[in-house]
Amino acid sequence: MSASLERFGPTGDPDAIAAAVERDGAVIVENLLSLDVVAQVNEEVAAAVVAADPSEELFNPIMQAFHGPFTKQVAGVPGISRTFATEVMCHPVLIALCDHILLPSCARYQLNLGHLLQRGPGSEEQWLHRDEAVWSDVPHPHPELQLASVIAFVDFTRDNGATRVVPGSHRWPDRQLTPAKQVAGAAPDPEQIAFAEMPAGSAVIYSGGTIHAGGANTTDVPRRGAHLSYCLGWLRTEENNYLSIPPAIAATLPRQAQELLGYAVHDSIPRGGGYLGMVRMQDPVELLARGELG
Ligand SMILES: O=C(O)CCC(=O)C(=O)O
Ligand SMILES: [Fe+2]
Repeated sequence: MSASLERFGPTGDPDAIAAAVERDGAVIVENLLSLDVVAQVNEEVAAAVVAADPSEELFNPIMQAFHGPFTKQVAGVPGISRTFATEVMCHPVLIALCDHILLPSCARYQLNLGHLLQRGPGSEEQWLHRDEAVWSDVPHPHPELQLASVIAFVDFTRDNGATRVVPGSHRWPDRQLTPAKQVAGAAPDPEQIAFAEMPAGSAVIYSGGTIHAGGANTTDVPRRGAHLSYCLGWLRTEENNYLSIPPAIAATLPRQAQELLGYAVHDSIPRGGGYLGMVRMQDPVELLARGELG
């Protein structure tokens, strides 16, 4: 027996979905994207996926081992696929969940990263991990830093490497420790792991503190998923989104996408704080609108 995750449909009540994320650390929203959107994104990323080289040397060899030798990774997808930027990154359900989970702790949240992860045949199980470990210097305990998702761009099955998730692990006591101090005894048993089997267009959505990993792909079908995550607006993002989606490309996107990409000032002045991210003492998203950036 393996564990399971609560499932919602595309019209699920965001309050109920957010409550389930808070309770279990993860949920599945089936058919979040229509098959038209899935097909459009797949078409728009096709050339980038062909060009992606799984054996490309990365800046840190541990990253290579983390993703394995058969994973094609396409970074900066909102700059490659307009449909991804507008219909996926700005999806109202994901935005509503970010409003619930991240907005209490920042003036605005932002995209942390939008990558395509195509785990090819032969991929082995990825190491179980917490995505929030990228901010391991933030003292523990801390507010929710991140809301993450893996969105299926082909059907996800247990055999082709559906994401593995440990429900409830966002509440495990070891989350209060920095990753270096997390105790080996907290490693999950196999029956504590849920498999995010779901049709293309569905998403597994989880908190930064939830233990998860990609699965092994024993089929001959490449498992294409998008790793899309958001974080508090005052954190350094995993992808440098300003360089990956520079002003000339960001200027072609709707304002909501520009804001999520980090082009808007994080303005805490109304909350008694200060501001982050200005350019020439202006809000860069306004400079973009006036054609004065880049
Ligand atoms: O590809 C997956 O299913 C999960 C990927 C993941 O967890 C990661 O890259 O951080
Ligand atoms: Fe992850």
